Amino acid sequence: MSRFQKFKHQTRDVIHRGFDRHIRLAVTGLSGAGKTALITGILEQLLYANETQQLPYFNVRQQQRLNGCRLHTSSNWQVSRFDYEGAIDCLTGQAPKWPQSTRDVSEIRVEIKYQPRSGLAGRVMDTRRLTLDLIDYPGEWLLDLPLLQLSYDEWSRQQQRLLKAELRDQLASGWLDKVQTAVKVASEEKAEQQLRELATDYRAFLRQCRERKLLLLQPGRMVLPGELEGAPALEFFPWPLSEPMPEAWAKRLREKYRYYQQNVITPFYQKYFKHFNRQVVLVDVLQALQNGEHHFAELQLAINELMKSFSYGNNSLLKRLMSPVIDKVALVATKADSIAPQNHQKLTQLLQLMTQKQRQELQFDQIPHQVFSVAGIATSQIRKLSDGTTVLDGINEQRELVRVGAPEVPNAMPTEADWRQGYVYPQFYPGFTAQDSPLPHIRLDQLLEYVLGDKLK
Ligand SMILES: Nc1nc2c(ncn2[C@@H]2O[C@H](COP(=O)(O)OP(=O)(O)OP(=O)(O)O)[C@@H](O)[C@H]2O)c(=O)[nH]1
Ligand SMILES: [Mg+2]
Repeated sequence: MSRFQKFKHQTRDVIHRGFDRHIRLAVTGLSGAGKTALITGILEQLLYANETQQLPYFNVRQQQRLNGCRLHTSSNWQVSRFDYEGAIDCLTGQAPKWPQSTRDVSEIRVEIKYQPRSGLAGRVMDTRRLTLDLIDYPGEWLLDLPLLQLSYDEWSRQQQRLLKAELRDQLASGWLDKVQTAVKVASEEKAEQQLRELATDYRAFLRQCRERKLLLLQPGRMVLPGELEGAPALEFFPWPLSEPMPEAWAKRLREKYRYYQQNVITPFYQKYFKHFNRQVVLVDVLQALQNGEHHFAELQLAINELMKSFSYGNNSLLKRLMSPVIDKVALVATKADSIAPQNHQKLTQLLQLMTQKQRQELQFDQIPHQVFSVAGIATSQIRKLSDGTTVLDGINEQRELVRVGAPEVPNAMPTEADWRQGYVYPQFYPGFTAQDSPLPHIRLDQLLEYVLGDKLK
């Protein structure tokens, strides 16, 4: 190699390193919000980007500067690889179905190779690379994050308020009776056993809440313990009564809670959420509308709690704990294929209203953010009938073709009368075959452009 060639090679290397970029994207959302489907959809669109016309707003593709994308295992070798192929097999197999609810953490890395648009880099080298890391995890564990900011007593007070809400009060009544009875016989010698039994009953109550589709379920590991199944770390519960805790119990409950904060929640977030620099917050607005007023209120409360912990300013808890530098946030209403396109704007508007306070905080911290309505995997076909009505065709759980009138979406907070009338949205099933790849989506290209576009110039 001549000296000139060597110089050129080294220069290229240095510039490559300088321009190679890395995005760690935190896909956050409660259980069922659509994280796994969205990650699958993103990977699908990236891998097939050059073979599809489905990405008009993804500039690097549209400007024909995309060389291609490749999947890799993440650099964190202790974590399973996100099973993209498994998810696609589920969606396109013999009996297509949605991938199962996530039970554990997984990660995947995408290498995106592209040509720069212009400028110095455009002249000196041919290609650049953007590395995108995505992490998938059970939504239940996300709700542990707000606990880091609360003492046991603060958490208990919050839960006491929540336990008075309709539906929750009914579901909790059995457990509350047990606590009231047990308080009378609380003793130092039997404390451990008494608390273990009450914690088991609390867990049963949380599971009932989950079955009834309530959302703010804490601690998350009690709903989905993972490797903590049966561990003493989970033998606590929020103090639910207005009378003070018996002395024999108070110290133990506070101690267990602190242990859970320090040894379960903190290591989890330090391990997986470190170095995140972009965030997508997924919200299943339609499901909450369908489930009714209390669920909708609870969803808002959960988003509020979550975004408080993700508060992006310098003094935020996350910053102190693991110093991520989240510099862009997308707030996303999912499953937009359950409504007609003319209602997408209303869905976006509703999420905008629901997150008004959080968006003001983002604005204050000068974090760019935008609200979207998307479908990671779109399952419906829109048809306009001769009488002017719009309908959605899709497949139901029994794999029959069904047609439903396109349901309405409120563009303002529903009124009492709206709630009385209620909302119903279709839940379509995937009916794809292997030939359907890349699977259809709604507005993933706009989301990709927002989250990745500035790094692909
Ligand atoms: N129509 C439609 N349904 C979707 C879409 N994404 C998710 N769903 C539905 O929502 C369910 C939950 O989606 P997931 O992607 O598994 O949700 P998740 O956030 O990963 O949930 P956890 O793994 O439990 O935390 C799926 O089983 C589908 O029924 C979408 O783009 N369109
Ligand atoms: Mg999942």
